[in-house]
Amino acid sequence: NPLKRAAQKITDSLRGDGGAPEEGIPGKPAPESPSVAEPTEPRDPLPPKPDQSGPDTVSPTGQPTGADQARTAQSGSYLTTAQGTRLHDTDHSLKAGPRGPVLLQDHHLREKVMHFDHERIPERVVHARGAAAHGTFQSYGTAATVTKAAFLAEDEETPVFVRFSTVLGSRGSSDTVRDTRGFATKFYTSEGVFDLVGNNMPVFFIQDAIKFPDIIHAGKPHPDREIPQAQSAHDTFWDFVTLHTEATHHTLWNMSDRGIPRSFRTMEGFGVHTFRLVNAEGATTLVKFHWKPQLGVHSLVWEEAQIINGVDPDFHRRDLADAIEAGAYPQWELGIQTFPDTPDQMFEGIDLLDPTNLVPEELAPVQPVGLLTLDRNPSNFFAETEQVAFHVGHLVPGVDITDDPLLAGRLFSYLDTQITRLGGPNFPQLPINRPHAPVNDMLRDGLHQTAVHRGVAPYRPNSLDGGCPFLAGADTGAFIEAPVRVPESTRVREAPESFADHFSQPRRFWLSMSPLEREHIIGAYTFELAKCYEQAIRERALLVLANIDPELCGEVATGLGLPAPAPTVPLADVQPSPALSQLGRTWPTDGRVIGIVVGPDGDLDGVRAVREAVVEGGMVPLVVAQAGGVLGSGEGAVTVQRTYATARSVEFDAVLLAGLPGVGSDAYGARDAKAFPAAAQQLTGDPRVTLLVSEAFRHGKAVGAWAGGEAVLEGAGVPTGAPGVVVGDTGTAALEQLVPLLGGHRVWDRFTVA
Ligand code: HDE
Repeated sequence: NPLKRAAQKITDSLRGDGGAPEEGIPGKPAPESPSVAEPTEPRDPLPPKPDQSGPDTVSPTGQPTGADQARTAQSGSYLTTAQGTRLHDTDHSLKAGPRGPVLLQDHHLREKVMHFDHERIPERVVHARGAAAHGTFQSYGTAATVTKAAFLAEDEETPVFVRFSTVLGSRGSSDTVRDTRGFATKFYTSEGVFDLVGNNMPVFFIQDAIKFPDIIHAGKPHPDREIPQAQSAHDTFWDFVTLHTEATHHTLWNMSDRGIPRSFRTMEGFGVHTFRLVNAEGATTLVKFHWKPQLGVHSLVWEEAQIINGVDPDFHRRDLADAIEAGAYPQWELGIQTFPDTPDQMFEGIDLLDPTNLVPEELAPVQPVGLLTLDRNPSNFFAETEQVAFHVGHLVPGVDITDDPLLAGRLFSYLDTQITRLGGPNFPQLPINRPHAPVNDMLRDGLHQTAVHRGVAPYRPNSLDGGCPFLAGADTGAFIEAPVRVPESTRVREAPESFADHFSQPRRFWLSMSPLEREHIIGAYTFELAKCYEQAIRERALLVLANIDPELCGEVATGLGLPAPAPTVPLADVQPSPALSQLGRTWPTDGRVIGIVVGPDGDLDGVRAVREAVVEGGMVPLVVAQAGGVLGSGEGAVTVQRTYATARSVEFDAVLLAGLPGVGSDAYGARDAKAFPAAAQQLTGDPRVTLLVSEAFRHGKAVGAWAGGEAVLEGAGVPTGAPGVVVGDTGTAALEQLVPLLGGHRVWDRFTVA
């Protein structure tokens, strides 16, 4: 065949020494008797041609693109059209006379409104509301024995972008709803992008991806009226999770304090599925990924969460951005639980392929492998937080998947969804999604193509572009799927038998909770089920709870005014896992917010001293006064950050009161006097301050007073002898008593649980 001979000639000439790559690609079996050896791995590799080095960052006309795009989009000091033509007016349409009709020839009006009309893109079908930050991941190297992934090697620093999210709500919904939170991390590693797309709960509602549309349709607002927004407290959600009992464990986590985190900074993260690590020798280990927040795991209390949804729907987003701006960089340790990669993929009787299961840390300790620090806020929400595209299939050598059927569906879904959301297949070229490793793919064209690819041969094998790009082998950083044995079987639509246990893991979680946490769980179930309209759903939910624990079922039944049913399966004999409880530990107080409420005659010197001490302690002071501006004058002036009108207790982790007008005082301004019935003021002082104090007290927050602040405590019905209520001779003396209380997150002793 003359064509074949010609091709062979070209191939030989490219190889230079005329020798075929006999040894083949390391880690890859050599092709069987190739008629034409592919010119991909010469002994002395040809350098890629300059025009083969992947998408350029310079436009064909020499202008910078990509990372420098901000410069091309926003340079020069004049307002221009998108084509760079300077404008003299952007406030008036072109008209036939000042009162005449607007002219169709107004190309600036047309361009401005056309672009505006298309500013919105479809929001994510789930996890639509989120907030994100840039940072770095510093690897300890402790995972190097189990994985060859470069980003987990010793002392490796990798840039990251992390997006936190709620699941059910739309983009404009509130932050502190009861829901699971997303915790998605993009590692821009030297070997390509690795995405760890996790949640703040270690288990999931379903065991098979084919049920994902069902659980999401059930959780989203009802299709007829599109209510309720961002809530699980409605009939369709409870209808599904009570019929589909594999959802029981995740639902229990949602009803626990984990469903209402205090902050993204105080959430754990979990990879949920079992992944497979591969080390340099090719040995595999099964793992579960964990993120452990350095500030501890803390939650809101339910009433607080509900109030925040009204007074500050951006609470979590603001908290993350403010902390980073203030230099209080949130940190998490990445940890792994490791399990032997046995053929049955079970550990201590727990099926590792079932994503409704967790493995207690007492059975498999979480071993720290690196530290994540978030230290930079995005500069443009849309370009970064909205356009970032995560995918569980973004893997690097050393990290591989398992046969968890939920993971399999995700491997398909994430790529697919970006095509609709980001308008085509070229979303990896968006600045936030670009790998930091060199890219040299053979993907071409498509909507929103911004790369100017060169060369003529985006196919393999080729001889025209120098046979480039080359294929890598195991020793040159290729991702090679772990050679896992696939069980020999028959095609079925079935789950393994081990997936049928839906209650022992929820029972373990329930037994691991402290009495107060159980109380919160009972409250959450009672609230959510009471919001359902259908009696049958409530009754079915009680049947599910009976299989977790009779006390849980009984208390919720009492709250709903229904009889408690008996369990339908024997209660599982499981040991608690103390690591699952959030209480009983002490954490650093960094970044904790202390409200310093000061009255017109407040002790300003004291306030100044407290402020300084709070800042020195790495916490955040917020001064609250009757009106904005500054208190006092000259060097000693104190800036007011919140007024009685803009402050609400939910913003503070603790409250200190100084020099406030108390019962019956007439020290309020005329405007405030008008805002509330006189009787309310006479009784309690400013109703907004007493509300603030009584809420803080009710929500278990440390409360302190000095210099006359005690009078307000009294007016708000807060007994000075109650746990976590402190009074000092000076502000700093009160603060000193307050800070240790913050280490426990809340004053739990204030709550009595039988
Ligand atoms: Fe997702 N999920 N998911 N998910 N998921 C998406 O991808 C999906 C699941 C998670 O901040 C979507 O880009 C299926 C588990 C996070 O951008 C979509 C299944 C876990 C985020 C999708 C799951 C997650 C998403 C929507 C069942 C925890 C937000 C937009 C098989 C381990 C990422 C998008 C961000 C987003 C599909 C289950 C976490 C539709 C089919 C389990 C944190 O592709």
